[in-house]
Amino acid sequence: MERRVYFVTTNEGKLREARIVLGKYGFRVEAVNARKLELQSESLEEVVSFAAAQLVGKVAEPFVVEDAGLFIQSLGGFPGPYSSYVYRTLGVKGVLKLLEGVEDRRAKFVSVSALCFQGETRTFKGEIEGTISFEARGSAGFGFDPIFIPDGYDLTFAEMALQLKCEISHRARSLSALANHLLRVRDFSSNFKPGYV
Ligand code: ITT
Repeated sequence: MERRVYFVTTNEGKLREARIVLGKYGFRVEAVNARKLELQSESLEEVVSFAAAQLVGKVAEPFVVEDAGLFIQSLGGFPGPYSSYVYRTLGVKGVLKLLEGVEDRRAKFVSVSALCFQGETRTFKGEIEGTISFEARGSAGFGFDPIFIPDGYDLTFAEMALQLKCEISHRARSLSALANHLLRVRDFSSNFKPGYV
């Protein structure tokens, strides 16, 4: 039985994590390096559903598109859906600067994964709560990992083994829900298409 899913991203870090998480469910992840169209919206669900809709018919199925963001409580949820842009512009240092002198360090990572399969798109959400550290620590992972400390740990995501991040992260949660759904609905016996149709 061939369990293959196509994962659309330009982000190598996400791809590595998707391979680890979905691999636990027996899925082989094929990377599709297609640019997704990013809608400007407050809602990750809307962003990811729009991106997925643009790819239907262009990418082999079942395919997955994922969108994630860091929501910092004292900044009213900023950067949230704009995390990718803020990472490229302000970066980790810029976000630490915004929080200089700020006591409330609460933040959460949110991931929404969309699954497109047989004319249907479903979204799955995963979240992890934590705090923003006072300085960048660690070199694993990507993006804002060096400044995010998940609740219950003293380490930032970037100081953890990737395997541990992939057990607890927002992305692990959304992709695990997606995998469980796909295993329920999918007969994997005829899944032999290449990355693009
Ligand atoms: P694709 O759209 O091509 O998948 P991207 O990097 O643009 O890649 P997003 O739009 O989901 O992905 O951007 C979310 C940004 O939020 C990402 O660039 C990181 O800076 C940050 N981010 C998301 N998940 C993260 C994680 O697990 N660890 C650290 N930073 C993360």
